[in-house]
Amino acid sequence: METASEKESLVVLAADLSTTGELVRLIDLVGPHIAALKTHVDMVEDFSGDSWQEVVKAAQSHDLMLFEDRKFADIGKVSQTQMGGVYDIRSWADIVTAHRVSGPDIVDGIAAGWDEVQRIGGVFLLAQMSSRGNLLTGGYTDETIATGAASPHVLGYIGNGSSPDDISSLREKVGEGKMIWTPGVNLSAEEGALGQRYGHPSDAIKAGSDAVIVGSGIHGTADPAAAARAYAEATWSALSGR
Ligand code: 5BU
Repeated sequence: METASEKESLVVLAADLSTTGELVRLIDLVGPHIAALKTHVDMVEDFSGDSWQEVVKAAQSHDLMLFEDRKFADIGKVSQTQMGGVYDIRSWADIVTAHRVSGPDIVDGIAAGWDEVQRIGGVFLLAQMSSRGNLLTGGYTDETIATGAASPHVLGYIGNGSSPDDISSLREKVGEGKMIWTPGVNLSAEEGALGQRYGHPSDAIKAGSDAVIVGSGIHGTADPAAAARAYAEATWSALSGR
């Protein structure tokens, strides 16, 4: 939130690109207008420990936390192990996502992964999703919120950015003690590919989202810096209004 306030931006970039070179270029272009960097490290074709350090350095040079959208879902012990492995997420990610589906212990498993390298990070639990037909509703969402409320490792929840009603109902249940970050946001598109749904960033923030997660609305445009600035302005003025 300090970074967000300095840059006047509630935009988390979903940097869904397949090479580290493209990632570094994008980060340098849009870095001044975004508050955090979300990655999918397992979609990077030229991944190596060294090449990934370039991405980490680029993010740090723009004061961006690294948010690996790993969507952990296995039992606690296996999730702990998966924080290491080839990608060694525990060593560079400040934030990760996790599903609640396997039980509440997944959160402690992830925290134990960071512990192994003497780091501390935050978990975002998926309380809702933006894609159509997802199963994260009703009692499942409530259990997810209860798990998060009971854990100091849980920084917040992922909410459905395509629906202001979903966001405000989530905010009502979560209260003010945890964050809500919302993907499924675009300034112009109404529907994304393969079941993705979109809402307007201003509506998401007004409904109670703390940050919007934007991918193709930024990296898929001819001028990513201008797009990132437009999303930053939309979110910051919506927050001022709220
Ligand atoms: P888009 O290009 O803005 O549609 O990308 C959205 C990003 O947010 C992408 O990296 C997804 O993995 C991520 N996402 C999502 O779209 N919907 C969800 O419910 C969750 C994550 Br959780």
